[in-house]
Amino acid sequence: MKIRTGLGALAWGDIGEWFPDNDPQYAGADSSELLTQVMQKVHAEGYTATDIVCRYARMQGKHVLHPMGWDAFGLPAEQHAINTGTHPRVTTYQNIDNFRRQLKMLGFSYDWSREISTTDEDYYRWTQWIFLQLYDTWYDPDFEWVDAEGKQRTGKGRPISELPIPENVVETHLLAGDPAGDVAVATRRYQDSLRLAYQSEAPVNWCPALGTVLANEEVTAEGLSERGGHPVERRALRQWMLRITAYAERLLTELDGVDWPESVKILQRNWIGKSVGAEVDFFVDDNDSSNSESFADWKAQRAANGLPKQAEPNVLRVYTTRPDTLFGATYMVVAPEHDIVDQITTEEQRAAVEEYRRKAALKSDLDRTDLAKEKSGVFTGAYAINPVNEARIPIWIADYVLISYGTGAIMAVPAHDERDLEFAQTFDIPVIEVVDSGSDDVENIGFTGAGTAINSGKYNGTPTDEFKTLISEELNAAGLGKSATNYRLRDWLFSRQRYWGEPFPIWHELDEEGNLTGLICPVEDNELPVTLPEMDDFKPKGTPDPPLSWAPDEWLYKTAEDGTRLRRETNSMPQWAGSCWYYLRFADNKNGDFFIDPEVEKYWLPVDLYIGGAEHAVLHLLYSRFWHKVLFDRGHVSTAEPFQKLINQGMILGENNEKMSKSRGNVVNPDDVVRDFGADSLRLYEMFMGPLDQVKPWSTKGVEGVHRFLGRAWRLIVDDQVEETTLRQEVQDADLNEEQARVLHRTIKGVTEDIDKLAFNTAISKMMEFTNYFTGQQVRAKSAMESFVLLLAPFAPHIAEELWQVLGHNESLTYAPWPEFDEAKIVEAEVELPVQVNGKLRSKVKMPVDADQATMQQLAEADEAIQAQLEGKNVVKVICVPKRMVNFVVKG
Ligand code: ANZ
Repeated sequence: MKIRTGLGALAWGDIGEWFPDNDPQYAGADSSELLTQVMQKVHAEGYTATDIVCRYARMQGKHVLHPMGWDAFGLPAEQHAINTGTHPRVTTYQNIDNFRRQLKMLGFSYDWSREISTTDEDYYRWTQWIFLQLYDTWYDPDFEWVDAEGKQRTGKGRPISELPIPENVVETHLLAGDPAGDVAVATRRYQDSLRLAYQSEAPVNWCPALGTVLANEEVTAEGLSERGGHPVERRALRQWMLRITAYAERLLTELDGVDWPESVKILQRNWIGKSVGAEVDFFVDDNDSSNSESFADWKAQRAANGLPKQAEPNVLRVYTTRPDTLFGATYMVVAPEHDIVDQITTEEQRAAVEEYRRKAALKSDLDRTDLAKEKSGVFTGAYAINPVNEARIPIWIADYVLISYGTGAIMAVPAHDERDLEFAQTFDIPVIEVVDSGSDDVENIGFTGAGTAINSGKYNGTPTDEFKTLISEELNAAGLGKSATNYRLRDWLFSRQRYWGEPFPIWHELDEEGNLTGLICPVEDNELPVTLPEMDDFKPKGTPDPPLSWAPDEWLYKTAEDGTRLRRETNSMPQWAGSCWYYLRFADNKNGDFFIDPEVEKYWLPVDLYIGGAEHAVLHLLYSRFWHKVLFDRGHVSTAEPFQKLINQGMILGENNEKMSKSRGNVVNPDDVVRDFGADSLRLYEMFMGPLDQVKPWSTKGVEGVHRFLGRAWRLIVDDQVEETTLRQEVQDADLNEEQARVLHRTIKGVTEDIDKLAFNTAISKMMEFTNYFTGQQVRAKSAMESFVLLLAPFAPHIAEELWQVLGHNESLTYAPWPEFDEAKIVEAEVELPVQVNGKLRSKVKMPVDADQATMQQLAEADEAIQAQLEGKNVVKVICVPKRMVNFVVKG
């Protein structure tokens, strides 16, 4: 029987990250030094671990997919090219060669026939094709379907051709400039607004130093670029976005089924940030004296008709996680960008409001929501009416409320929300406590936990959780609100203004003046790939114009069959694009007709074991799960999750426990280690340092230690006194005695179980014990030596192959069967147990391990030393603890 392990895509060389870039840590380093550093710091350890698992699996007769490839597009490669004047293609392939050499030097058993690079045209052709799949898909939250396990599911990505077009599509989607009443154009615009890949003109993270926009995931909490630490600004630019938010719930719940470190799951869950609360509608008082009447009318209408999908123009819809605090709302805040602001702002307040809006536009979301920052805001002059108690409360604009979250508007409850309290104190707004903390030690004001309602009319005394449910239901019945869910996750900004990336397979339609009409057409599948044009000058000009915008005209323009002038999209895809799906291509990298053959996909996927760094938790690992789910919904892959089991290897620190870096001068070069100690020593040491997932400091003494062990293992079998490599005379065709058999089978069992647990360090200790024991044996059964060499092979393949030959084998041990152990031989037949008299050790007596208490007593009494001790004494009691000891309690 063939056993499938599908150890696909275990290791992945992010070659794009190895160039000296703007990161000060790498300043001045040449690329080969960087290769060395990255290899040593993060990769060699993970690569060795997966290689051990793969070699072990092969020896167990499993079918193994163990590939290697290069994620080689990206900023660092381009930056390096700009600095040195060499084309990124040239340096990328040079670096790949160097990295491949180092990997081969370390004896990793990759299937090199499956090698891929994300920069190869026949690879990125399919990256572009998958992008077009995203473009061709919309997410239907109500679609019902049954999954492979027979479970009823709701929500699925569906072909855009199945999107129902509303009858009034012209009215709702007719944009300025379209020929009046053109249903076809309006339909296209409507479809474009719902695709998983869409264009948006929104404020984005623009990094002037890197000359590109960045995804939220690439900006640090301090508002700097993840790469290089450069300031990031807000700017409104037309960008491609991927609608990852449509998959938020599935990205969250489907995490439950994968075997990943809890820490990574927590990072993803927090990043997705699901929050459950309620939406509540507040009637805006338009300063008309008859307002109380119109409020009453509105309420009556709502009670009759229920909650509308969208609030009326004079109604402010807020999102709150604490509907139980409604009675404590003393003001409202809308985001400065909110549509309602223009309409509600009074003449007296207009100038101040406009000035404030201008300033807020320049700040990043992180800046705006920072708790430590002083609260700022401006009163709009308008008031809202609280639906539960009809209190008239002022509406402010303030930048701590984000337009991109919830409804972009809040009811503020200063008594029970930190930011609101600070704001209320700054602007002298009343604070009404509505939750009793239930403890004399905890003030109600400032209490953000759950308690019981106070100052809340008929609801007084209701516990927080009960109140939340109750009020949501009551608001819903009155047509004034409903329970609602929000996610922190934002759509993925998917375009970059750089040369060294995948071109988008997209054309823009131009009007007669050569301006964009806003309508786009995808490149036909059979015209893929859209290759990067040859360009010598791709240095960013400090403006958001992408380098491809000055590509040759033959590349940039074309006339469609109907005569429409078309211009190519000139942004490029971000570095993450290629690595979103590489694990699929490894399984079928030569397929010219499809990105992966469905049968091949079913055979190999999902990836059984993926070892990688924790730094990818909310980047690569979230992005590729999203792409995979879209491909799954469109029927191109057979599972909803790409990576079944994930392990994070711990980083290796410098000798002095600091991060390895050139400036600290503590970088270990694998080339040097291999020259001085050999590849097997490096591999073995990487695994012996400690548990795989822990951060560990490098120690050259440690390498010497495992090197000495390999020497002992060699001399265990080989006669080192003679020139020729021959077996030493202790190694004979002999049977093992009981003790030797026990040591051998214990070692086989221990190493096997340790590899299964990925506990490589303890597996190595067990092989060390074995070596020590058999070095003391005058007769070393050849069969035991063979088993030992097979156990050693996944860890130290080079020396193991040589020893295998010395033991008389002409063929490689790669596919030799993994040794089996016999549990019965491990059980010790006899043990030597201490025998005490009145608690004092008087003798040691050999006994069968399974001796019962009576036998133990008999054997102890038969011992000469014990007989002497017991003579003439009165035995009061005999205590026999099986496998442990015997104690005689005597008197007289
Ligand atoms: C009233 C309230 C009372 C709130 C209270 C909290 C405590 P999470 O859990 O992160 O979803 N909020 C809603 N939309 C916002 C936006 N666009 N920008 C900034 N803040 C926003 O947080 C939801 C809470 O954050 C909401 O609940 C709202 O404040 C605020 F005692 O409403 B709360």
